[in-house]
Amino acid sequence: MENVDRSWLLSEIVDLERYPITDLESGHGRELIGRCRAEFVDAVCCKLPGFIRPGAVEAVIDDVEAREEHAFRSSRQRSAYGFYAPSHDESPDIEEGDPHAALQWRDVCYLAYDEFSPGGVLHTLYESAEVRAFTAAVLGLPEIHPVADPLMAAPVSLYYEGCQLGWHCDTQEFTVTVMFRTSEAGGVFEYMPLAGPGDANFHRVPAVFEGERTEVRSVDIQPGSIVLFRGANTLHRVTRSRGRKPRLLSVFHLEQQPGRVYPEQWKVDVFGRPR
Ligand SMILES: O=C(O)CCC(=O)C(=O)O
Ligand SMILES: [Fe+2]
Repeated sequence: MENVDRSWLLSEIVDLERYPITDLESGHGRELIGRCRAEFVDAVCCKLPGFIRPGAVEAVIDDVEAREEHAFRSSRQRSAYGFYAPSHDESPDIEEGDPHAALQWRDVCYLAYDEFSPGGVLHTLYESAEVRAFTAAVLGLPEIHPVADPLMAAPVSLYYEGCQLGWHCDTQEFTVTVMFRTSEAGGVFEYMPLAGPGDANFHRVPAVFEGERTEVRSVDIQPGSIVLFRGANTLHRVTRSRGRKPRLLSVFHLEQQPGRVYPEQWKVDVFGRPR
């Protein structure tokens, strides 16, 4: 395990030749932001293939495999909007029995952020001010902040054979995912934009639960890619995963305000422990 516990530089992790995020004021930097921003505005989702160098992807896989027995299987049903709360203190007014409230399965294993070592790839990437500045620029925000939660900051999800993440919207407004290993089959990220209460596609949501595909988009995400999307009002899911090795992906939780800490019950549900 040569990668365990070594300290990584951002330049060893991010392909800075292709994605000059340490030099956003340069011509290439501006061009990159312009291109990503246009894709994000058009599709509410922007994919950056090959953002993470192959050696760094491998190192995360090694790190995950060294801790795999700590992964907690979070298996439960919830409403797609059960945690929908852009301001974190409100849920939309969707009554029980409303077809929008139909329960969806989440059956995924998780390793908390604090399982990983401070100088490793995951922490170096999540805590990088350059990555945050770039992310904020693509999302059109003045700044974006890490959360203050040692477990939820950037957990790694493991989708073993049969795992899936049902249709849902996120509780953070914007979501960044980092792909380390895909499923052999299935494990596909799918989404429908504008699906929050009051949005143009909200009325289509119950039909999507029943299999309607007209507005649903699939994203082909290869290892080393990052994806930025509008999590709060984009209905999204990961289809059932197939294969001997788990799909490995990290969700980077970033917020417009610093200091977010998740409720203990939430972490018990996701990691099997409150802290
Ligand atoms: O695994 C993915 O591609 C998406 C994950 C996701 O939507 C979530 O964890 O909320
Ligand atoms: Fe999500």
